Amino acid sequence: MESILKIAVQKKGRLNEKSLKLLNECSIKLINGGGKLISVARNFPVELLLIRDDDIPQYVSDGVADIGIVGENEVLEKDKPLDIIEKLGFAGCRLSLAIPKEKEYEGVEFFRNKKIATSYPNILRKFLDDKGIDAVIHPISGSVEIAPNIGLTDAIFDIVSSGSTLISNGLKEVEVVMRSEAVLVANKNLDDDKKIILEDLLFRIRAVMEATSNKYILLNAPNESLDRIIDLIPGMKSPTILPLAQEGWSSVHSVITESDFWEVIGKLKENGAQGILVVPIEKMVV
Ligand code: PRT
Ligand code: ZN
Repeated sequence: MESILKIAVQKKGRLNEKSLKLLNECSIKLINGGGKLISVARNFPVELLLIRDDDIPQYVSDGVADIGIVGENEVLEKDKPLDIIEKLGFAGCRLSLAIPKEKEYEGVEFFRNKKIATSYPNILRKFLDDKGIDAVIHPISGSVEIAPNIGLTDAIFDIVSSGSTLISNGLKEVEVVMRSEAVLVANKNLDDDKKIILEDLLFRIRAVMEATSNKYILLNAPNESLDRIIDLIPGMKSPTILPLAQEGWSSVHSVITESDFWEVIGKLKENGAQGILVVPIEKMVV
């Protein structure tokens, strides 16, 4: 029988849409559009299991699923034996300690003998143990941010991204304990057939991620500044240079990193570049 790689993906929530989008960009076409509990792909040997993100580490370490897409925070909290294969660059956030904004804060000693509400008791326990701080951890599963306001705890330990939830609850972030993003995790005992499918999938995922962090750039430049322009946008191997119909000018095609874009664009203009086009890349294999 042909092998199938089972992928656990969050059923509903912050990770769901981007996980399905990533698979779609890897050209994995899911029957049912990923809407049912289990869906299969038409053109790639994978099957999708849609479950709560909290269950993904367990499912993958037990082998009910072979791989999964989940936040690093859940992986660390559940502490199951599994391999983190790749960081996926979405659902970025941090896990932080926060206290009422009017309280003075001079360091982690603040938390000694205090009550802290959290949905991540294991990560918090480890952090406090490492710092030698004895505190009372109050595990709750939702709306952690209201705990100090209703007099339940002195502080919270929760996920923060923009910080606006903290502000609207009169809290301030005082310690960042960890940073997290979505990761691809795998069962530790995949058989050889599944490993081959996983390698193929990883190849595609990396090509999609390379493509999103890079842009294709086209511009026109006077021939006398070509050397400097090539230094600015060296591309994957070297840029393509094509002569323009207009004497003394060339068209330059290359690839730049999204993060370098604004800095490089200014320097290209200083060197006489005109008609600069920056276009998205769909897939990129380096
Ligand atoms: O139902 P299920 O259990 O599957 O979902 P869930 O409710 O447990 O998780 P979900 O969908 O909220 O989040 C899934 C994962 O997304 C988390 O485990 C994180 O890895 C990641 N992530 C990224 C976030 C956030 N950003 C985030 N901002 N998870 C939650 N939040 C919440 C946070 O709990 C807080 O209430 O958003 C609020 C803070 O946001 P800001 O922008 O106001 O700071
Ligand atoms: Zn959850």
